[in-house]
Amino acid sequence: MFAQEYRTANPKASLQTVKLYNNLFRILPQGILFGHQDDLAYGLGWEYIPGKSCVQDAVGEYPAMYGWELGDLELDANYNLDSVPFQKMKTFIREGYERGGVITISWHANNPVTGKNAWDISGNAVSAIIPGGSMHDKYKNWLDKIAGFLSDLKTPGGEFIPVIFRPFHELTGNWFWWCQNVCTPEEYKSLWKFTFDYLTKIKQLNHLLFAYNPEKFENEAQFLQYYPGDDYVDIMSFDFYQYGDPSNNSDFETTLDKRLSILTKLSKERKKLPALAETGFMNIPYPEWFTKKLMKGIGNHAISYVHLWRDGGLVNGTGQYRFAPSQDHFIPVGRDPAFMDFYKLYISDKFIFGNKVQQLNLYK
Ligand code: BMA
Repeated sequence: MFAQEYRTANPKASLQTVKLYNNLFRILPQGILFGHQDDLAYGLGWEYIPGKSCVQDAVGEYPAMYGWELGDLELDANYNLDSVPFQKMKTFIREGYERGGVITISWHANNPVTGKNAWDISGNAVSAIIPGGSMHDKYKNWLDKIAGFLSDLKTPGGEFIPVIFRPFHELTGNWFWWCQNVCTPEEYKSLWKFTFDYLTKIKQLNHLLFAYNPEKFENEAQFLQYYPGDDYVDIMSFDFYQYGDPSNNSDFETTLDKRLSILTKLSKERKKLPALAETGFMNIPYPEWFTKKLMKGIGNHAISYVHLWRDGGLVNGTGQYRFAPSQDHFIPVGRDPAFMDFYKLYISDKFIFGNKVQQLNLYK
């Protein structure tokens, strides 16, 4: 039996999932896994080119973590809300896993009450879908579809590919129907616990690690206000983006450092894995952002991974950029003024990319 020093929230987690979780703790002193959303699917000026990757285009190595997004799957769509076909996504997930990488999945679910998207905060949606709510059955049906996708994620040998599942993120913001301005802590916790129990007990999915993921918070109490409890969470994380002009202030790195101090203290006390689940500076207009802001803010905090958000790209052969007319991106490529600075991050030895993650054998 594998020595399970760190217990997964799901006591029935598969052996590979337990190994991944414990290995992620073990390698904390070795560096931070570098992740990127939709990395294999598209980038500026390309989409769905076999083997191609935004991070590899930049530095010559794949990322160590691959993020994917399930929004619109609950509507039986063939493409997610960012127009990535779910069938292709499954292939990309298998490829990332085969390269020894870690898979994380988010879910910008549509508003179940209004039928509008995740950013529609009307309708008291959380109270409607939790147990006892008028739309609870509809939510169960949505989870059946999520479970269907997740249960297709298997290795060629038939084992389930472990996934860090990160639903209902940025709850301390005010822009999603599950955010703190439109649901109480009790409602949010009920939604989380129901989701956890339904996926693990009813659907018997044992290859998931659950990531709790607020956005802003200033102290431990705020971080924990919507926390569903140690029995329902494996990873403690938050999202934090750079906005504005950072050249004449130290706001980003100071706040990042402060929040990472809170996060790493709490996660250590509770034996959870700490991570920066989303970050970036759209188009990196401050070319030294990676070293002077991101790395400065991270400092010596031992966190498991840092995940950069998605680059733009062409939408399904239309010749349109995904963020038309802009060419928005978070990973610098080619002649981007921020490229050299990103390369400094790459060679800094603080981060783990695709080659090292393969050697680390996180699933063994
Ligand atoms: C957001 C933006 C959106 C996208 C969503 C889900 O942060 O990138 O354009 O639809 O994530 O991936």
